Amino acid sequence: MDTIAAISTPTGAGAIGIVRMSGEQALCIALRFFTCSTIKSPEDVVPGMLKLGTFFDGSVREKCMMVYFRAPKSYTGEDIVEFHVHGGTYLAERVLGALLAAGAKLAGPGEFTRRAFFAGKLSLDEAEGVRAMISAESEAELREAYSLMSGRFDQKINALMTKLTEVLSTMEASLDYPEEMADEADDSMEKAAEVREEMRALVESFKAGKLIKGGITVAIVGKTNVGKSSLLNRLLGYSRAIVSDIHGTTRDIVGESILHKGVKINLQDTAGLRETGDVVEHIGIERSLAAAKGADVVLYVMEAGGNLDEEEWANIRACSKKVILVNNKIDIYGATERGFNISAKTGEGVDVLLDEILRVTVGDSRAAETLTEERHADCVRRALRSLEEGIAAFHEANTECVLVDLRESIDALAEIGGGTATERIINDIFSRFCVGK
Ligand SMILES: Nc1nc2c(ncn2[C@@H]2O[C@H](COP(=O)(O)OP(=O)(O)O)[C@@H](O)[C@H]2O)c(=O)[nH]1
Ligand SMILES: [Mg+2]
Repeated sequence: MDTIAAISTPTGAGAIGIVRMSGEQALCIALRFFTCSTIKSPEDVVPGMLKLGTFFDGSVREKCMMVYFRAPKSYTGEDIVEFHVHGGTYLAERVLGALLAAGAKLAGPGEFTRRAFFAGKLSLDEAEGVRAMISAESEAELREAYSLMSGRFDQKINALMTKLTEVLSTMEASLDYPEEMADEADDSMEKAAEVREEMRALVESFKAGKLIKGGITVAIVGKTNVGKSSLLNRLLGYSRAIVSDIHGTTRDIVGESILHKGVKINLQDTAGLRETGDVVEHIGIERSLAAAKGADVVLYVMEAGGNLDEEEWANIRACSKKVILVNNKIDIYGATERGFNISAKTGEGVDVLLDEILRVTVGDSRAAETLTEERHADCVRRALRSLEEGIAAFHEANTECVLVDLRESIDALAEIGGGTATERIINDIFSRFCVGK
């Protein structure tokens, strides 16, 4: 296989730029440019040790560090050399250019991790965990990504596969000796039913997992002047949206994200709902309703002192996934008996409201394994469907079908770790990585 090279750090000025090379020729190519007093030949290079030396490409000199990881004890399983040069786009590109001129090939997106996968260093879902770690924007996302990358999720899937494989072998045996194996077959179907429950829980966990990954979208809707923009500003901690006592101040959607207890929340402040002759405001109100429809949670805000507009409240409830009734301005009107009581002005009750948003969406997803990747959810859904069909076939005494369904279920699970994943799936996953990873 070719020796590949790429810049692994982001472009732009920074303290350090890392140029990475992987493949059989890595060390040989590196030592054409790198010199240091203790290295006279490739044998002198101690794996895993950073060495300070000089990189010289014939015209430009750079004082930098080099580190060597000897195959198979490296990220890719191949020989890896990294140059840690002074940060700066031109310098790193210059170093990379020298390596390419000496025979290395430019690495494609995710090619290092792809090689690691083919070398058996990590499973496909662990590789996806690496990508998820890189793109994580919240603590909760990081936690789930780490669970993927570190193989905890993989272990869970493997455990399910092991159980199903045991069920499968019992069922295969019972095909030949149906009478003698009747009890064993019953027992193993009970085991299959347990696996089914675990799969159902996993599929269910994707609802929360998806929100953890993309953030919870929260639309703040309600009549004009009830304090929606004030609530947005209070949640953000700065004055983002214009607040005034003039009705119809907000006419467009104002979106910003916050973190609450490590979970990302995407807030959308919207135009207040009212009858209006103003064309632009009217468009704004339509957008408010569309935002309510698209949101994971709607905060329907009203004044604590006002009367609930039953018709509007019913409309909002009908078009939204989840709605929380929020009574604002309790600093003036005092708390009410209905919904949540807050004051956007003083901040009272706002944290409790944020907790409620988490409770009704991600709940306590920390307790169990959570699906966060659409691809994994799809595999588990297919595995579950096949297993359900297998269990049904068993009750119809159709053992042949049971075997086919069980095998399909196991195959669908194996796709998660990459065992039965097609080339297309694998290519698709790595193409979404950055170059140099
Ligand atoms: N006393 C008090 N006034 C508030 C509170 N929230 C908003 N306001 C005031 O209500 C008016 C309308 O607020 P705004 O956030 O623009 O409402 P929106 O039209 O729903 O976005 C402004 O004068 C705010 O200062 C609150 O909790 N207490
Ligand atoms: Mg407003």
